[in-house]
Formats: sequence, C-alpha cells, structure tokens
Amino acid sequence: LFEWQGVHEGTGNTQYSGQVTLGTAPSFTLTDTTRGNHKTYNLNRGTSGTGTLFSGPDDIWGNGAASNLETAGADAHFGAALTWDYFKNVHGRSGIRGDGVGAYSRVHYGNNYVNAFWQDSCFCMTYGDGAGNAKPLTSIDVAAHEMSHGVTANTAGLVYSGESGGLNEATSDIFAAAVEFSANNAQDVGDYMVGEKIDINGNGTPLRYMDKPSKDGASKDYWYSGIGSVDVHYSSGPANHFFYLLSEGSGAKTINGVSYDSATSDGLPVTGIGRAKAEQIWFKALATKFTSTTNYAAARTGTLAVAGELYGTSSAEYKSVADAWAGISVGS
Ligand code: ASN
Ligand code: ZN
Repeated sequence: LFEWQGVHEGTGNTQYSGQVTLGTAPSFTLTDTTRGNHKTYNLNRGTSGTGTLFSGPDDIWGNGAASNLETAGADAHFGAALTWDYFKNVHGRSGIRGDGVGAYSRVHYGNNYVNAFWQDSCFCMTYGDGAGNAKPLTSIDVAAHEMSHGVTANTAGLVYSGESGGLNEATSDIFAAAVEFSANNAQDVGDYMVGEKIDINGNGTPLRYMDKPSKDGASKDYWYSGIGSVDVHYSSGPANHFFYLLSEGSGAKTINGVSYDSATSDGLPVTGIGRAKAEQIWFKALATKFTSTTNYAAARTGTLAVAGELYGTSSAEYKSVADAWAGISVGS
C-alpha cells in the first residue's frame, strides 16, 4: 500500500552468529538508520576507497557461508550494531564519538588478508577474509575490538605505543568481551577470549586469553618495568588480566562452558565484583581519567578514583580494584 520509511529490519544469515536482524534501508542496502546510518561496504578485494555499498533486490543478506560475499557484510554489520547498542545502552554513549553519527565497515579487504583494523582517518573499520584455516575476521569480538579503538581514540586518545598502547589494545579486548557477553548470541556465547571463532592459528585456539594472557605464547600476565617496549598486542596482557581478575576473581571458574584459571603475581586472592561493575569502572576511567599518555600506574590511579566515585573508597569494589592491580604487579 505504501512504502514504510521508518525503521527497516533485514535478515542476516551470518557465518558466526546464525540468523540475525540487521538494520537496513529501503530497497535495500546495509545502512543502519537506527544507528547513525552505519553502512557496510564490499571492497571486493580492493584495498582503498569504499568499494560498493552492499545492496540487493531483497532484504536478506548472506547465506551463512563465506563463499557468499554478502555473508561477511552481514557479520560485520551485525557486529557494529551490537557494539553500538552496547555503548549506548550500557554506557550512555551514542556512537563512537558520542554524537549519534555512525561509522562504516568495509569487508573483503585485499587477498588472503588475515587482520582487521580501525582507522581514525576514515572513521571506519576494515576486515580481511583470512587465508588458509583463518576464517573471515568478522566475528562479534573482532568487530567490537576494532570499533572500540574508535571509542578510545575519541576519549582518552591513548597513544598506540609503549604502555599507553598496551592499555589501548586492552581496552579493545575488554569491550570485545563485554559486547560478546552482552550480545548473548547462542552461536557465539560470551567469553574472555579474543578471536576464538576465526581460527587464526589454524589449531582452534583463540588469538588472546584474558584470564592468563601468556597462554597465547607471547602476551604478558603481569606488569614489569620495560613492558612498554613489547608489542602493544602483548603488553595489553596485564590489563586484560586485571579486567578478568576484577570481574571474576582469582582461581578456577567455568563460565558459559569455558574453564578459566587466573593467578596473581602476589599470590593473594582477588574477589571478583562482576563484569557489569568492572565495565563501568573501565569505561568511566577511559572517558574521564585516562589521557593519551596514561601508563599502567596511572591506569591504576584512574580506576581507583572512579571506583571511589562510584562505590566509595571503603567499598568492596574499591578494594577489589586495588587487589586486582596488585595481582598484576601494579601499585601496592
Ligand atoms: N587487528 C589489529 C588491532 O586492531 C590491527 C592493528 O594492529 N592495528 O589491533
Ligand atoms: Zn587492536
């Protein structure tokens, strides 16, 4: 009778998250009108520009297989929507800049490209298709990781080298886990691993572990003087570990069928305060305390200040923040 110009919902048949609802625009494109017009483009193996906006004769996107070029578009579009919803609903932040404006995603970048990245210059994120065993890099946690780099750039602005670089990387891993848990997707349940769906190592292991970062063979479990000269994807380890300890506590624990075992450098226990409170503390510290040069010691100070503001300096939450930093050898 008439074309409904309001909210459009398409159907995505994703590779990693099953059948999902996607924000789309009439006759039909991957344009999420309820999330700042976030768009998803097909680079079709190109490495520059935007390629073409995903469009088609119907509002059904992908078929769950990587061989269908729309599938990666559906996954990326879905991951961006989940991340948008997470920051809006959990932290009251509308979009990466907090101004309600969407970014955009590009999929099918280059040939056999095994990475994904955020760029401040285009306000966009980009995904490779993987190679060999490594699958397309469009899982929920990878999308959330990359989009969170945009949030960090537009809040603390943590410089991407040295200890601030490790904290920048950890921030993306922390919100990757947070978004994955919040999504509550049956095909991709929440966990404290990064990239467990994409099989980047070809042996079924994830890219990173937050309960014991050294399980990846390169990341550090604990802070030490000189960690600033380690690659930021490994100097992130202690901060990821801090977040795990603060959320779940030390010791052995099984969550959504995954077993974790988190130790402390001082051998003292940490009592977890739950993910929700830990996320509030990290986000508020990122947005109001951290600066471009924040290092591990300053991150401790900032998160303690936030815990004091939110819960009081005599609170169990404040004590757990202090204990979790001590557990990774920061402060005393
Ligand atoms: N996937 C990587 C990351 O987001 C890309 C990079 O090293 N910038 O950290
Ligand atoms: Zn990153």
